[in-house]
Formats: sequence, structure tokens, C-alpha cells
Amino acid sequence: MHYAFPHDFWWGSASSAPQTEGNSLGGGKSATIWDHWFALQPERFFQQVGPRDTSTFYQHWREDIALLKQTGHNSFRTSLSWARLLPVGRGKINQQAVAFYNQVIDELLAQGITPFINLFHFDMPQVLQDLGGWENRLVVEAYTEYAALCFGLFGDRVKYWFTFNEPIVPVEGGYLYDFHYPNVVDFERAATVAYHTMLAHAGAVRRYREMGRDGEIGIILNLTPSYPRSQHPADLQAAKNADLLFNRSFLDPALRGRYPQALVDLLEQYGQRPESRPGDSEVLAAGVVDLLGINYYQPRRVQCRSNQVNPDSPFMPEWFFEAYQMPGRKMNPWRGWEIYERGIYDILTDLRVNYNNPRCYISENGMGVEDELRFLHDGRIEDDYRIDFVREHLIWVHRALQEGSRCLGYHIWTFIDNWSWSNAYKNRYGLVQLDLATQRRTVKKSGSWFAEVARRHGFHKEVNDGQ
Ligand code: BGP
Repeated sequence: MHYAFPHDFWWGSASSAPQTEGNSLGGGKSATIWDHWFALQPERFFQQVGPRDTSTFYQHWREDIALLKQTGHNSFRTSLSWARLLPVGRGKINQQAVAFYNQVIDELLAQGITPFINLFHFDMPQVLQDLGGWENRLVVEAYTEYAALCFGLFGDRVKYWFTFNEPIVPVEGGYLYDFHYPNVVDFERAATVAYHTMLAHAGAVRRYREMGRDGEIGIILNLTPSYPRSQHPADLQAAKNADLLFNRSFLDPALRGRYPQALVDLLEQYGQRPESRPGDSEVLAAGVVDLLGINYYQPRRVQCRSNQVNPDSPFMPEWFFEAYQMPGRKMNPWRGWEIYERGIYDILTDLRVNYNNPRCYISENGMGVEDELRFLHDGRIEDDYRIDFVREHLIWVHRALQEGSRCLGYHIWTFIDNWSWSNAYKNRYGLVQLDLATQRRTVKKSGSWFAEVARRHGFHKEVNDGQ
């Protein structure tokens, strides 16, 4: 069968400034929380590889953009670094950064690749973290200024803007589960960070519209469908709770301009509701996006709790559900994540049916593999597993499109093997292999396959080809 996609479908990939640029303390850039945390606790990073050792996009941007072209990209998402553009968080602009980003944007356009620009990918400038980061409303204000600066500097050429990538991840990592700096474990503070992030988002959207720039603005959310263990009402409720806390907590403000009442009630009931101020709801209402980016890697399977919550234990989302490991689930054994291709269709269907079918696209989806050199044959990574992974997800995207979803494109995570926070280079995701020692780039089998899919606007799959 031939799976044909629209001729203007976006084919590309996603990446981010902190994961690719390198030169993380050079070119006038100041430290982010990543530079800071690595200096404090290098042992928390896989093989002690830190944010300075990324894929050197700062030096090799021209070569990398040529590789984007070679691997079939008509669009590419990356982020700008706040700490590079505004080393003290606000005020004085670093002109080296402006020149760098201008070159990148101009070269992308010259190669016929549409830039999708995200403003924040987990990389809070340390000077602002020192003021309390997202817990401090001053930082929300500073972010809005930073966003407006970017719209002013680059908005003549950049037509697709995103305020945040996966804004829930710094909340989870930094304030609940200890995998990002500042390694706090405190739900109330986490809820404040989440709330302020969405105020920052909405403030930036409002500024963008006030500036009258010709383009679209959105947000990128990791939407993880929650599947119950069974149809038992207690399991169904557990899945609903997980969905409320991890998806709708960001999805509803982004698409409806307000929080779900059920979430407000739940936080109220447990005394965890963050402090709001007069005028906040108007700001949030202005944050409804033009375009939604969807990151999807794996589903969340849940069941009701098997024991009673100890009311003296710290309040956590897990008070309302328990993780469930479904027997027989399909796994990516080299990352330890479940593969459930249909999840991508379920997200698109939920958006179509329950959220008025927003303009959206798949902004991240991909397969991480540890120790990928085991698949090196004759100088090339033969990553058939990645081709299967992408193709099977695309088949479900195709089905959603046929049913009327307004999904406009597919961006794989990621273009080149890149540095991934405290996992550093553990899991490789690229269409292009990176040799960390030599910085040599080699297109993987999936890179050539992806280029072909983009060129043909789709692919052919025999119904019983066994793949
Ligand atoms: C996503 C992030 C990316 C990237 C990816 C892979 O959630 O947006 O920045 O890091 O996950 O993660 P990992 O390397 O942990 O497998």
C-alpha cells in the first residue's frame, strides 16, 4: 500500500540550542542551569559528558545545514539560547549571538528549509535561576522581554515560533523527580513553576500578536496518552487523573486559554493550588496558540493504587495512580521505553474530537538506542529498527489525516546524535551518526530512507512484508 502525504507536509527534525551548539561558555554566552549543575555534580551526567561537549553546531552549522538538506528536510526546529542572546538574562544584547542566529536562519532559508524556532528548551540562564527561576514572577517578565526581542530580531524571516518545548519537563525534572537542576522535590513549588511557565507562554503569545508579526506562534507539548489497566472504574479514574496532571495541565491553557476545572478543584482540595493574581486569567486567555507541536515517544499505562496513600507522605502525582507494566507490551529494548505506535493516532484523534481539531504537527518522535555502534556495518549505522519505528508511527499519522486531523508535518527527534541532558550521549537518536571524538558526521541508513520519504511525499509498504 502507498501512504501518500500532502505535498506541503513538513518533513524535518527537531533539536535544541543546549543540545547541539556547544561553545556553551563561549561566544559571549553565560551559564545555564546545565553548565552550573555540571560544574557542581559532573557525576550526575552519563560518562561525565557535560553541556560543553555537544555536537558543535556553533562551529559546524553550515555543514550541518547541508546535511539537513541531504536528509530531505523542508523544515527544521531548533531553539535560541536565552543565555547566549542575553547573558545577564535581560537588558544587554550579545551581538555575537545575534550574528550567529542570523547566519543560521539565513542559511536555512537559502537551502529551502523553513526554520521553526523555539525560545526555551529546558535552559534557564543561571543568573535568573539564582533569582528563583520560574518561581519568581520577575523571570516571567524577563522571559516576555526576551521573547519580544527575538520576534523583533528574527521575526522578519522566522514564521513559526514556539514559546516552550515540553514545559512540564523542567517541572518534573527540577521540582518533582530530581533529574534537572535545582533538584527540588516539592509539589507546591512544582505547581508554581508550571503555572508561571504558562503565564510566561501566554505573555509571549500576547506580545507576538501585539507586534503584528506575520507568522504563527505555538507551543510544543509532550502529550503522553494515559491508558488504564482495565475498564474498572478505579483504573479509569487513575488514567483520567494522570491525563489531567500530565497532559491537560498544559494542553488546556494552550488550546483553551484556561485550566481544567477538575485540576483547579483537585489542587484546591489538597491545598496545592499556586498563588494567582488579578489579571492572570486574562493573560492566560491570550495564550491560545495558532499551532501545537506534539512530542510523542511512549504511552503511559496506569492502574489504581494498590494501597492507601499515607497522608503524611509528601503530596505527589502518584497519590492518584500507579504505573502499570502491561504484559506483552512491545519494547525498545535499547532504551527501555514501550513502543506503541497507535498512541500518536490517539493523540491526534483526541485533539480533533475534544479540542476542535487545532492546527498541529508532530514535533518530536524518535527512537533512542544505547550503544548504537553495535549496528555499524561497512561504515554505516544500519538502523532498520528506526526506519520501522518512524514508518509505523507515520502509518497512524496517515490514518488520522484521512479522518480529518489537521496534522501538518512530522519532525523526527533528531537530526544528529546529540547531547541529551544527564543522559549525555547514552541514547542515540540521529538520522546522522556523530563520532564524538572526531566530530565526524555520517548519514545513517534511516537518514537516506527519510530523505526518500520526504522526496516521494510518503512511502510504500507491502501489507505483508513482515516489517
Ligand atoms: C525529549 C526532549 C529532548 C530529548 C529526548 C530524548 O523529551 O525534548 O530534548 O532529550 O527527549 O531523551 P533521552 O536522551 O533521555 O532518551
